[in-house]
Amino acid sequence: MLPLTQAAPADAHRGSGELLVRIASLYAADISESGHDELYMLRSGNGLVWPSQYPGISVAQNDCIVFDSTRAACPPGSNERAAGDHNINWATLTAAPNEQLTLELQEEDLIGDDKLGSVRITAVEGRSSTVTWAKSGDFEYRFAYGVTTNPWP
Ligand SMILES: [Ca+2]
Ligand SMILES: [Ca+2]
Repeated sequence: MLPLTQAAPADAHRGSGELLVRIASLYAADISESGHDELYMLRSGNGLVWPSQYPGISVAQNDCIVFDSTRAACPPGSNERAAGDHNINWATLTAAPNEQLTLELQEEDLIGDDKLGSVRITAVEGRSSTVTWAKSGDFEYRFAYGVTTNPWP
């Protein structure tokens, strides 16, 4: 974990300097099932982030779901797919400066959904990164995000 060089004031309140964690893209380097995974994303404690409604979105290997024109997680030759009307619920991705949030990738199944992984992100303005959810020999998903000031406070 990176050390925090500047802590948020204890009396900081939401609404002033609120940040938005923007998901740029999600790339399926390898999927957990044969054919397709049915994916959805949660923010722990805040519910469904993507798609806007359960159930999950059917994703094949080498698909890259694009939410943002940077396509940051999409390698050359990937099958780019626009998120379309299955867009992200940005309201669940707002955060106070330096707030930590946990994003979980889930895969829908008839008998109990599978949690593929979770990753913790610290909301630091201007930070962008690519993160991987993977289990060796099973699946590998990469997604890119950036942190900006909230344009819709
Ligand atoms: Ca499934
Ligand atoms: Ca499964």
